[in-house]
Amino acid sequence: MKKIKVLFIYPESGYNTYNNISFKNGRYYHGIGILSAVIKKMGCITSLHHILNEFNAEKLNKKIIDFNPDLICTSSTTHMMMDVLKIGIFLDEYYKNIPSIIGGIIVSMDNELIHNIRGFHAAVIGDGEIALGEIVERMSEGLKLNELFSGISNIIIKNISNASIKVKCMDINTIPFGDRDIFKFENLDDYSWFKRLPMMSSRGCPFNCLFCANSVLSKYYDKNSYVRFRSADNICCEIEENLKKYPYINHIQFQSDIFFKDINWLKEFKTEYKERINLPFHCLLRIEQVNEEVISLLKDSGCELILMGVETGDEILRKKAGKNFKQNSILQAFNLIKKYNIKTGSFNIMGLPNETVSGLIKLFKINAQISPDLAQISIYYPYKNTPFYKEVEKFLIDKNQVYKTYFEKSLLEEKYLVNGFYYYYNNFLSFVTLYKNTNGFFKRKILDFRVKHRLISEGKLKNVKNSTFRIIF
Ligand code: B12
Ligand code: SF4
Repeated sequence: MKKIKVLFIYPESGYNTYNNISFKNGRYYHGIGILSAVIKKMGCITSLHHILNEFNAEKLNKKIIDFNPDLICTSSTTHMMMDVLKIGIFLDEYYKNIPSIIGGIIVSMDNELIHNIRGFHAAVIGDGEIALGEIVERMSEGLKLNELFSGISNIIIKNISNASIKVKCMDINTIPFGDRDIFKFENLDDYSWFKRLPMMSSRGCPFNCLFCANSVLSKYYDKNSYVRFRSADNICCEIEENLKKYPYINHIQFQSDIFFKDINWLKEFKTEYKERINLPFHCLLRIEQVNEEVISLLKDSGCELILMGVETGDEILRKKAGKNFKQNSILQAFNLIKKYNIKTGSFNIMGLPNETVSGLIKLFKINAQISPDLAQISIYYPYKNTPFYKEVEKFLIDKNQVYKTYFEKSLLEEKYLVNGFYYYYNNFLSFVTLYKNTNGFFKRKILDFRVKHRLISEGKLKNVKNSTFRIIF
């Protein structure tokens, strides 16, 4: 049987370029790592075109000429859209006859998109392992472009409507471990800079926040199948395999949306991980999950950083967003984690629909009180098909325009944003520090900033540079 050559394209550029991040070698992405591992096992030859800066047609062209792929697979989030459009146009103009598919959250959240952009013959919604496996099998049997996709689950074919797509769900304990070689992991920032191993312990999230991708994805799957956790043994095997290959790894970064769901899983993880890996690790939790038993188990397992979404300072808005916890619970959760000498990080969002200045002040205040080791603030991006999108649709600047990325600008009309929005955004951490240092006085200061901002917004938003930023303070 013919060995199929598959070229993956990963336009990671958006995150690096717009965040002014100086790490230049990119990060490992599990989606492509896993898909590459799956089809390599089937005998395919795979290669990656990892776009780190601006999309460059010549470079892609050279890669295609050198590698001569039978199939091109692009993977993307919504924030890589600008490059995806360029890739699509390029493929459509010069390589129309090479089957080309796109997958990842960009199409999973918007299954109409494939019909509106050029260059991709089909889109994969949700888990991609089975679909891609079937496509390469058909290719190795000699099937032609027009016979490659029909009848395969999780696939939407361009220009063929599929309103009620069914999504097949993987047993994530049976998937091969991600192919880090395809990324040349030893060169990536993850390894060469941070000395970390990025890992996923699960898929899906048991919560259902109304601004989050999970609120859309979960709908494709059976109620009980969407949220899946890998066994502790399976996780440890993958880590062990990588520790042998990459000896400088000094911590594990669990990137899963939510690190655990079931306390028994956590107990089992602790025993297995401690015995077999025993390296510090980072993970994400939700505020409601924090209690003495959980944090003590995490501490015993080696956890050294816990990141959690505070999201907004406004309790009512937070509840509307699907996070029904109080300011007090946030404080208690962060304090408890600190008591165990574990570092903390907060995720925050600005520009949620109906946010107010007083909500923002509360956001600074709560961050000042919890005093996290790491804070990230992002501009709210209305992802299509989320419940929150429906709320803000009427406030969008231009529904048809795809903006570069949300890192630069909110998609909502300025008049619907909190007065001083960009100013606050850029000064998030200084506000937090200011609040810490001045207590009540800060309130007066922030009002001054508002006045100042009016001047800025009258034509000089240019001096707004940074976007999402992370600073240790
Ligand atoms: C790790 C991660 C990151 C890392 C990125 C590492 C990297 N190299 O890219 C970091 C921390 C840098 C990051 C940054 C951001 N992230 Co992030 N991130 C994730 C996370 C937690 C895991 C991604 C992952 O590896 N998943 C595991 C793989 C196996 O699953 P998968 O991606 O779904 O892939 C499967 C299918 O989609 C499909 N598939 C994917 N591609 C393809 C291609 C083909 C051809 C086929 C056939 C199939 C296929 O098959 C795969 C295997 O089944 C996801 C949440 C999640 N659970 O997925 C959020 C997520 C992708 N991030 C999100 C967000 C919002 C961000 C930020 C905007 C955060 C911020 N405020 O700065 C930035 C934006 C970065 C960008 N340019 O897009 C959102 C994206 C929403 C959207 N619509 O785009 C997500 C979905 C989180 C969420 N719950 O909302 N992120
Ligand atoms: S807890 Fe986090 S990952 Fe889960 S649905 Fe809410 S925002 Fe998304």
